Amino acid sequence: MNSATKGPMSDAIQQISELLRSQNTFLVLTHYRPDGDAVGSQLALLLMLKGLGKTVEAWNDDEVPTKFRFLPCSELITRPPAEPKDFDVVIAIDTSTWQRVGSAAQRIRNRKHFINIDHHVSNEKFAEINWIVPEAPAAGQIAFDLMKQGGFKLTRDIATCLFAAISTDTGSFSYSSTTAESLRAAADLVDTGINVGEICRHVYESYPYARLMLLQKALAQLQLADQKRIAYTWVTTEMFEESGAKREDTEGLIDYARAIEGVVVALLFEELTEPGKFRVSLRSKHPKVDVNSIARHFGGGGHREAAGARLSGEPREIERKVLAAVSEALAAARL
Ligand SMILES: [Mn+2]
Repeated sequence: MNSATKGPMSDAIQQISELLRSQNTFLVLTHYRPDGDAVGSQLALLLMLKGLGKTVEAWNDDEVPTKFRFLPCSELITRPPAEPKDFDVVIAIDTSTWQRVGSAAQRIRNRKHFINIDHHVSNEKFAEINWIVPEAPAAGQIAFDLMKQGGFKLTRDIATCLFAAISTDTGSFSYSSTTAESLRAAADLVDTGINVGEICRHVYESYPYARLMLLQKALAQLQLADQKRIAYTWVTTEMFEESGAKREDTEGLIDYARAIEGVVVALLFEELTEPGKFRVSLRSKHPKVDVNSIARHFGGGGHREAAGARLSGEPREIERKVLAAVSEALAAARL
C-alpha cells in the first residue's frame, strides 16, 4: 500500500482512519533507542487517539531522550509492562522491523488489528495493514497526512510533536529527502501556533556538556579513507565512561563527519553495551550511493541516505569489512 499525498484519500488512510475511530484500546509503538521522529510520531498518534477519547498506551524499552522530554505527554511513554496486555489495535510507527519494537512484542497478548506506518525503504511489512511511504522523509510526515486527510483535529500539541519529528529526520529541512510536502506540512504545523524557536532550542541547542565531551573524543579519532571520500570514527564504551555521555548522545555525531567537504559517505562505529557487539551508522551525500543496501549486506537497513546495522566480532575487522563495502559502492557508482 502506498500513500496518495494529493488527490482522493488513499485506501491506507481510509482504512486506518476507520479503525482509529471505531476501535477503543490502542497501543502505539516505535523503535528502541528512539530518535526525534520516533518519539514525535508516537506522541502525535497518542495525543490524537486521546483526543478521540480512546484508551491508549505508548511503550518503549528505552527512555525518551532528554531533549525530547519537553514534548507534550512525553511522560506517558512507559516501559512495556511485565504482564502481557490486550489491545484492539497495535500501531508501530517509524519501525522497519517488528524486532525493533524490542520487548513490547512479547507483552501483547491479543490484538484485533495490527498497523505498520513507516518510511523506511527496508520495512519488512510485518503487520496486517502496512502503510509504507519511502518518499516521506519522516514518519511524522506520514502521520501528518493521516491527520489532515483522515479529518482528525491537528491541535497545537500534536503539531509540536510532528514538527519535532519532521524537523529532526530532515536535518532541519536540509537533507535532499526534504520535499515540498515537508515544507507545506511544516507551514500547516506552524499555523496551529507552535513555537518553532522554542522547539528548535530544545532539540538543537540543549545538548548536555557531556555530549560535547563525547564529540571531542570522537572527533579526535576521525579518519578519512578512500581518497578522502569516506569519513569515519568510533565511540567506545570507554569514551562514554570518560565523558559521562549517555548512549542517546550519539545522535547527530555522524553529521560532523558527513559535513566535511568531499566526503561522500560518513560512518560512525559505536561499541554497544553487550560485549563484542557494535553498531555502524551510515550516511550518504550522493544519490548514487545507497547506504541502505550497504547496511542490508550487514543485516541492517534504513534509507538510501541514512542507514545502520549491528555487527558482532572484533572492532578492527568490522571496520575493515564496512570500509571495504563502502569503497565497493563508491567504485560501483563510478565516483
Ligand atoms: Mn524516521
